[in-house]
Amino acid sequence: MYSCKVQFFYFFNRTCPKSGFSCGAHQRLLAGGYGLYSGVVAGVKGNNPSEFKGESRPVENVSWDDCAAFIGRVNSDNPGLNLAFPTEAQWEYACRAGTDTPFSFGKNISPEQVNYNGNYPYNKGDKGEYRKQTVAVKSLPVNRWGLYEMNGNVWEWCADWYDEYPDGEAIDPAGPDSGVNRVLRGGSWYYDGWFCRSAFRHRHHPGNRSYNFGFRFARGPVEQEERDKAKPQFSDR
Ligand SMILES: [Ca+2]
Repeated sequence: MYSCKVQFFYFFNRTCPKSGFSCGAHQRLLAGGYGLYSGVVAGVKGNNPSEFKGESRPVENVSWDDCAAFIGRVNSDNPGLNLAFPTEAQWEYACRAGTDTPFSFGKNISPEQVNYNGNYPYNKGDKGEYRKQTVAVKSLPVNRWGLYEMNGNVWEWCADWYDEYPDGEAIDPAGPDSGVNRVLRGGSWYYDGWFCRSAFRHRHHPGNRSYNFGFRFARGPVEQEERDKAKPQFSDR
């Protein structure tokens, strides 16, 4: 078993009609509740590519291709772990955590909840702190499902190629078969509040790196035994 600080929790076994996404057939766990630690990457790769150093900060300055290679290596060393990028649908589903407001925290956010550029708040909100850097994972409040810093801090690469949404309802969509850019979600420390909305879609070429780009694992499908083990962690939520 891969030993690191990352814990795996949350199941995508509910529907969220407001997002247009329904995630029922593919049960996956979204990793760690937070972006992947720089320390974890350093432990596996032997180096930390992040602009903002510190083991407890999210890893950044990683391309989609870097992340795919990393996932492949961890899976190769740990048969059965089945790590993956979350699909865009899974990401949004987890980010919303049952909400249909612009942010999982409600109609607006403050820098005390989300790490973004507080000089440019969403929808005429109050200005606030602009930290000009990432914050350590788990520094800011969790969403309702125990996930940290989905909105803001670093953009998170998703599995999908980017394209316009198809017409009609989609169930467990995985994006188009090919494309030019990969999806990023969530906004970052550098971006305005508007970009940190749960619904906002960003994309970049899979070879691009930035101190704004990070990722988190998804895991799955998982066995019933593991699902049962994970459930008690959230019985009080
Ligand atoms: Ca994020």
